[in-house]
Amino acid sequence: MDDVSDPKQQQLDQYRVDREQGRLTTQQGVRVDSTDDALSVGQRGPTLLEDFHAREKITHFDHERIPERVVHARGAGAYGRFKVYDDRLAQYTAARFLTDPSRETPVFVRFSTVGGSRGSADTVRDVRGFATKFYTAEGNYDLVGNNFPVFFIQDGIKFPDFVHAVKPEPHNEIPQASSAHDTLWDFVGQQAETLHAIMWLMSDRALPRSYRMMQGFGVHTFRFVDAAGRATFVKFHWKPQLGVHSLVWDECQQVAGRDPDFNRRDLWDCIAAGQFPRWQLGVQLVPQEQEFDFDFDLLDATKLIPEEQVPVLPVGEMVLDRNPDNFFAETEQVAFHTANLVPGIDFTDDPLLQLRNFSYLDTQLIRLGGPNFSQLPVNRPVADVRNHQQDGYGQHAIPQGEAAYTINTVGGGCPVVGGDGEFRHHPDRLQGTAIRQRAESFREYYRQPRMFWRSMSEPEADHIVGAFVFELGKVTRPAIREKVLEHLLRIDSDLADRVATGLGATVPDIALGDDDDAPVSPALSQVNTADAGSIATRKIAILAADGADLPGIARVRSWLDEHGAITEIVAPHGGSITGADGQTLPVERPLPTVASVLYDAVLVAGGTGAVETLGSVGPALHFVLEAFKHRKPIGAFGDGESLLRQIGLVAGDAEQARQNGVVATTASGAEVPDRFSELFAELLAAHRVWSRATDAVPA
Ligand code: HDE
Repeated sequence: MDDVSDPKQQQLDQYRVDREQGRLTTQQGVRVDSTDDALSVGQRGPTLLEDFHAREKITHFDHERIPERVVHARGAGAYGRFKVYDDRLAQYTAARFLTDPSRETPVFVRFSTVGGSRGSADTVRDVRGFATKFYTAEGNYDLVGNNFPVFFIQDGIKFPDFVHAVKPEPHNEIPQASSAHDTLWDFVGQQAETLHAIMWLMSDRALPRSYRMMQGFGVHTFRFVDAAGRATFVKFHWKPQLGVHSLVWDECQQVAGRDPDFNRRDLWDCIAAGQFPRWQLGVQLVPQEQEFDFDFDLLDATKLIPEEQVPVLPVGEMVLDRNPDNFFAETEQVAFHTANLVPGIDFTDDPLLQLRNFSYLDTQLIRLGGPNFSQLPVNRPVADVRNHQQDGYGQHAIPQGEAAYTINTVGGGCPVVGGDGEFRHHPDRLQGTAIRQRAESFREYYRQPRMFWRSMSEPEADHIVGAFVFELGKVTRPAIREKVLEHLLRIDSDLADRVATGLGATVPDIALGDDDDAPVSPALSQVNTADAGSIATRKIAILAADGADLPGIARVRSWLDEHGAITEIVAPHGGSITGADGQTLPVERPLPTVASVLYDAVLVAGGTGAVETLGSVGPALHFVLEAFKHRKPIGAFGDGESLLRQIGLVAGDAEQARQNGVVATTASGAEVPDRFSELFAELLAAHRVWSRATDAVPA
């Protein structure tokens, strides 16, 4: 995309304050003589009330906190741009930003975890929020999605119950940012509608390697409306250019301590380095007439439309290319709302969506302290805002004119209602009786969880079993476990057996119907969503020490850098290392400050002295072994291979290397062949070496 002038950034420029220049002032713009010592009676006497600067400073500090989001409290955001490829959606929607390829629409995206507090770790088992604000010329459109395509409940009225169940328990506020406790699983046991999203939660999708490597989903079925008012059902998809990749659970738990900001930092660093993440926007379209052609209800947010049944049509691309200037002002104060629509997009009667449409505006009122939050810089539309809503806390605009009502003659009848390009609700024809009753078409709960389970590759299925065993293993009430096992049995008996075995429990003895009717959807497996071609932005630790083969490092490194990977020299000490040739190389990360879990792969550099040193440093050996345990590619050149042998890792020929994910060459210096780097990169692009056996790794 061209770097054309961005109306949102121009608007934000008016609010940006450069604190790296100028003089310190009070909030009133008065320069202060000192901000270190409060005004007092003599050097040791009481502080004087007349020190307005001290009082203002303390008072402002006292009021710095606002309520954190009740869900999705922890997040990270970035600005970017969106553009459609062509006008192919024009036959379905009047939304100009989705149909005009000459337009570039500014966006702000906030990614989040859901259950944890604002200060919780990034790498917890959880759904991730993926909320996008499009600052379109026709007003703000918010696509407030998640990285799962399905949700835990069908009707919004249950949301407080679900959230209370998954959040820390009310009596002791434990556990933080974890679903592995009695109340969540008690809720699951009682609510079969949660099972599909629970399968996703137990899967690798809940452990994203990076926000840049996850899919996003609008979840609900929405409606496109064309210029003539004709509607088409639509589901929104974001597909990451880098493929979908995950961490493994053991790694997640360690990263939570080593770098609780792992995902946040990753997003920030990549954007700061100019490696901008990109997603393709796709849509699944269903003509109105086909509303009832599915074996589930399109209005049920616990179901997805298999991509094999309705293909995802790629329509445009989003790139995130600018970090915010200030976390609080932008990422914390951004206010999304599912009812922020623009002409051409409308709701459906999905009962989950309907209550969301109430909740988001409501929650911003308490969170941001009044009705004028849409005037905060990050929330301001680039479209013209003109109405008679007035006053309230924090009114920034200065409305002019004498008439604050419609219909007026005093103000010349302005602002004028309607005319051109206004939002019109889709004219649904509605009729019915007020009842509290779930539709019959919502009452099948097992088929899609079964489809998900049966679409998994072997390692993915193993991880799901491991996740259930971990989570249910933390549940203290046996009856809760048993109830969940009963549900698992209804999904798939093999799943239930394996989880029960892990728990040392028995599968409940219940009568089952025929469970063999689930289709398989290959698009659900991450094996098919991984981009096997690219190693861009993958992080590689190059383990080295004094005496290392610096020309060899330079050769491999330049190959990897050229292919977009990020390499860091990790050595037993900081500063720099001296190579066998007497040259020096800066150490990016001293070994004590990092761990293998912060990298995607490890490369052991050659050089006799260096390898001897590394072979006697426990943390260096552990570093390699642990990366091996987490199925990361391991490489070594020159003498580096002897370190691998020391810890029992064998490279072998190319075929064995592919199988085991260990690649080595005895060549050193400028002789290290490209073939070595290519094979290492091939393993890295696949992200993990699933064929490697790791059960006995002592790390
Ligand atoms: Fe949300 N949700 N939600 N949600 N949600 C919020 O709004 C709510 C649901 C999602 O980065 C809150 O501003 C209800 C589904 C994201 O700022 C709140 C229901 C999906 C974010 C709220 C749902 C989401 C939120 C808390 C059931 C995926 C973070 C703070 C009826 C499609 C947005 C806030 C951000 C945030 C309510 C269900 C996604 C309380 C009542 C389904 C990504 O309004």
